[in-house]
Amino acid sequence: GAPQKHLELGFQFEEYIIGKAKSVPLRHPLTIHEAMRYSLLAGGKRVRPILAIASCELVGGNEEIGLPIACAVEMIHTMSLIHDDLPCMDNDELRRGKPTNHIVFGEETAVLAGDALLALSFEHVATRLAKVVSADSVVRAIAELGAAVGSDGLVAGQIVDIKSEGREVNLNDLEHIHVHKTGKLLEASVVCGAIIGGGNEMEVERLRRYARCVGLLFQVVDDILDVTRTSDELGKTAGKDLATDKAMYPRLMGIEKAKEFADGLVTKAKEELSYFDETKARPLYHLANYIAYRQN
Ligand code: GRG
Repeated sequence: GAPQKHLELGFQFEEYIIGKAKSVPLRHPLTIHEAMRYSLLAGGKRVRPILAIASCELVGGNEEIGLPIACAVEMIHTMSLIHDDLPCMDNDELRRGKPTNHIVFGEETAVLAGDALLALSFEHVATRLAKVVSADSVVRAIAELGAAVGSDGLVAGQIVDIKSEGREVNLNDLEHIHVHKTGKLLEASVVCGAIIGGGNEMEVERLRRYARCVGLLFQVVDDILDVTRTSDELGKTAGKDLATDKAMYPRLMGIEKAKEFADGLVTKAKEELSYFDETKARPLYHLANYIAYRQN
């Protein structure tokens, strides 16, 4: 079934990076390549690569042409996590259950490993896909990725987030932060998968709308999990305050309304898929469910 397919895709993705594609081989200068591989191969749910491949396949592409996009979006995601964890940003010591990149390799190397992964993501798409799909598709995908990363994408979300620290955040600000920090790259994963897979304009736009719902859903569910996890940790102590940067949706709209909002988003995401062949759309349908009902 579809969930099994996701596991397979996740596995093949790791295989692709370490194995046949050798996208980040250990070579001179060793330290930087070790640092890049350390974070890229540190685990994680691989939601973005799986979305990219599923979207590519839905519109008629295959896994082989989807994998370079999958790899690129995970490289971008990983670099954003490395930079987010730096002392000048969130100053975190643990990520994916392991010491963060700068704790292991030092701050200078961590900054450079992030930069190198970002550059490599674009190089990877251009070189791996140039002879496989049309140049027009490659250029469109690269433009999409660039927009998702830059000052209208991840960077926009991060700067607004940083600048709103210690201030009261309303639902509009919160949505801006999430749409940019989380939504844009999820959207680019799905849209680039569809472009490379040969989707027509209408298919790409429907998948973009699906991805927007899923992107927001991802964050709302994350916030709900913050509440449930915290109350589990506290032995279900009701009314205990959460850290100010956590669980924003439940905090601003209440847990029940946040759950209703999440239900609405998953329904809307699935509606966008109803245009496609039901069997072919099943992986993306199940991915929306996975994101809505995940436990971590
Ligand atoms: C992109 C140039 C550039 C710089 C980075 C630091 C920064 C700017 C942006 C921060 C982006 C950030 C940390 C967003 C949070 C996104 C998010 C939801 C992370 C968690 O994703 P999961 O749950 O993580 O998919 P795993 O570990 O499962 O991959």
